[in-house]
Amino acid sequence: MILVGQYDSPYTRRVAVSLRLLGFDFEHDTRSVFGDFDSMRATNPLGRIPSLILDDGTTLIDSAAILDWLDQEVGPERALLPANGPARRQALQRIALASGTIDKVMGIGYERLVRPERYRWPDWIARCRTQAEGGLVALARLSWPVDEPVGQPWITTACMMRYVRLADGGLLPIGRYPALDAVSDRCEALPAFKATYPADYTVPSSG
Ligand SMILES: N[C@@H](CCC(=O)N[C@@H](CS)C(=O)NCC(=O)O)C(=O)O
Repeated sequence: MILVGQYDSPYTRRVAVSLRLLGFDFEHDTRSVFGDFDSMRATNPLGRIPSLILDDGTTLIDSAAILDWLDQEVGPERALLPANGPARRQALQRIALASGTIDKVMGIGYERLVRPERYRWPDWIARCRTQAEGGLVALARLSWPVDEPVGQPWITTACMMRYVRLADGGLLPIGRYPALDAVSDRCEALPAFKATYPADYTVPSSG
């Protein structure tokens, strides 16, 4: 199978980490959503990442749908998301906070980096930052037991943190949320995270 998307995308990275943790072999297609837009639209009509191209040629889009497929493939014992009950509800709540934070920080990025300067709206950026901070504060108040397996809430939260630190570091200085630093430290120490580190974070061109 082929994972399409670069690891500076936290959504792509969470799929890459999950593939590795679950022991799937995959190739990596590093086309850019901005630089290779037309080609990317041929893979995903929305022109977004990640996509996962299966061995039978089927293309899955959207990280949540891809992760759901991975969990189905490995079965409930190894799945990264609990199958049901309060554990699933709590996991989905953490994932929703982390992915919502990603979306708000990504919104700031598009506003600053893609939209021409004369059209930028500082009030909108301030609103997105307030929303992202809301997500971080709420996540930091939750319980992150170190004896809990590294499942999808941990993976998505750690990928969110790395992304926020690269995209808008002032939102998440080390030490502001010690509980979240512990989540990031635990995850980033794992080989699956080290192998997917978004080393060359490149901002989209504003041209
Ligand atoms: N809900 C989608 C969000 C994917 C997403 O926002 N991808 C970004 C990169 S992280 C993207 O492709 N942006 C380019 C665009 O939307 O034009 C998912 O989870 O896969």
